[in-house]
Order: sequence, then C-alpha cells, then structure tokens
Amino acid sequence: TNQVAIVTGASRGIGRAIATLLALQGAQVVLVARSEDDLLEVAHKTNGLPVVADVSQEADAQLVVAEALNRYGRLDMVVCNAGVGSFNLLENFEEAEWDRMFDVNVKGTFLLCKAALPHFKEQRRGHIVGIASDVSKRTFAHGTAYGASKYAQHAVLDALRKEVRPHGIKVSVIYPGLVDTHFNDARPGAPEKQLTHLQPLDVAQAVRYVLEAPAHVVIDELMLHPTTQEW
Ligand code: NJP
Repeated sequence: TNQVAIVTGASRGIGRAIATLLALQGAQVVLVARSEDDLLEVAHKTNGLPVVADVSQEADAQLVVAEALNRYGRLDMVVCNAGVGSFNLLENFEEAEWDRMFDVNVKGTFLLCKAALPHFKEQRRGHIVGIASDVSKRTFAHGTAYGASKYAQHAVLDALRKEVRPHGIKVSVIYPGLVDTHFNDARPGAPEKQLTHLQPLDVAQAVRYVLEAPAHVVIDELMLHPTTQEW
C-alpha cells in the first residue's frame, strides 16, 4: 500500500524495527528522532523521510506532521514510540530526570497526537499506535518515575480512544515486556538476551498486526512478554 506512517524514536531499537517493517510492507515512513546520523542511516534503508525533532517540543511535533503532509500529501498513522527510562530509588532521582521521562513519554505522546488529530478528523480516518509498557499496568521497585510516566502515557491514549472513536479514528496501544534495545543505556545484541528479552522485531510484528485489522475492527490493547519474564 502507499500508506504514510510517522514513527517516533525511529533511530534505533523498537522504533527502527517498526519503521523498517512498515517500509517493507510498502508504507512511506516519516522517521523521527534527535540523532541525525542514525536517522539518515534508517532513512537510507527504508527510503523514508528523516525529520530531526524532539517529540517533547510542540513546534517539533507540529513540524513532523507538516513535513509528512508536504512530502506525501497524506497521513494514515502515527506510532508514538519514542521513550526514555532510568531506574533508581525515589530518593535518589534528580528532578530533571523525572521531568525528562514525563516530557518524552507523556508529553511527547500528547503532542504528536494533538498535531495529527486535525488531519485525521478531517479525513474521518487515522490510526494512532502507542508503545507503552507492561509497567503501564503494574508497579515495581526503582520504577517510580518510569512507571508513573508509562501509566500516564497509557491513560492519555486510553482516554483519547474514547474521544476519537466517534470520528472514525483508531487508537491501539502495545504493552511490551523486556525488549533488547538501547533502552536505559543498555547494549543490545547479547546472545543470552535472546532468551530473556523480546527482540525489536517481535514488537514491530505486534504493531503490524494491529495496523492490519480490517476497517471495522480496532485492537485496543496488545500485551506481549518474553516467555521467561516472571514479573
Ligand atoms: O529504546 P531505545 P526502545 N525526541 O533507547 C528516541 C518502550 N519500552 O526502543 O532522539 C525524539 O533503543 C531515541 O532517539 P534519539 C519505551 O518506553 C521499552 O526500547 O536519537 N525521539 C530512540 O530512537 C519506549 O517508549 C522496553 O535519542 C526521542 C528511541 O526514542 C519504546 O519502548 C520495555 C526522544 C529510544 O530507543 C522504545 O524504546 C517496555 C526525543 N525527545 C517499553 N527521546 C524495553 N526496551 O525493555 C528519545 O516495556 N527518543
């Protein structure tokens, strides 16, 4: 198909896998992240449009949607995937680190949805996909800030679903467990992580699945874990 998708956090990890899979399926992908070099590499491999942007800035979110419409003349879906996380005891968190997680994970999701909605409403069609987390629905020690931000991202998308369904717009949220990426400064690709973690492609295939639902079906939520994850 010639569908157009915006994917945030497309420079590496899950977002890169989503963009790559959607491009393989024939979509035009608009690739969003702050790291220009990585984005250009993904753009080269996917024939996508790189837009260097910070999802936590409203002007950037508006620019991303405008660039998509300028370049391709259409917009069918947005994937709110960009996210950051770090883990610590509550008393050891710096205020700036708390703010960073909320800025990217919650405000970033809000701002891209806000930017895309006028267009989706006008065409009475559109699909918003959020990459939340299994910890959007349960808490864990050292995860006060990240967990709160992912609960909040889930709440934004869950409430938004109720606002936009009458306009023909779908909201699907993916809740992955551990994924082998650069998340929290990890180094992906260690052989043992094939047992303990999902691969980015596993999450990308879940995204493809929700996007391929027929017009009369919306998959609201999809949670996936590595079989070895106990919590
Ligand atoms: O992480 P990573 P993942 N503006 O670090 C981008 C969720 N999740 O793929 O800007 C724009 O490899 C960053 O690009 P750059 C998680 O919460 C993960 O694992 O160049 N983009 C990069 O492309 C998140 O929502 C796990 O630094 C910004 C990407 O985000 C999503 O999965 C488990 C940005 C991060 O790539 C993808 O994370 C789970 C900004 N301000 C949920 N800040 C897991 N990995 O275990 C960051 O439950 N990015």
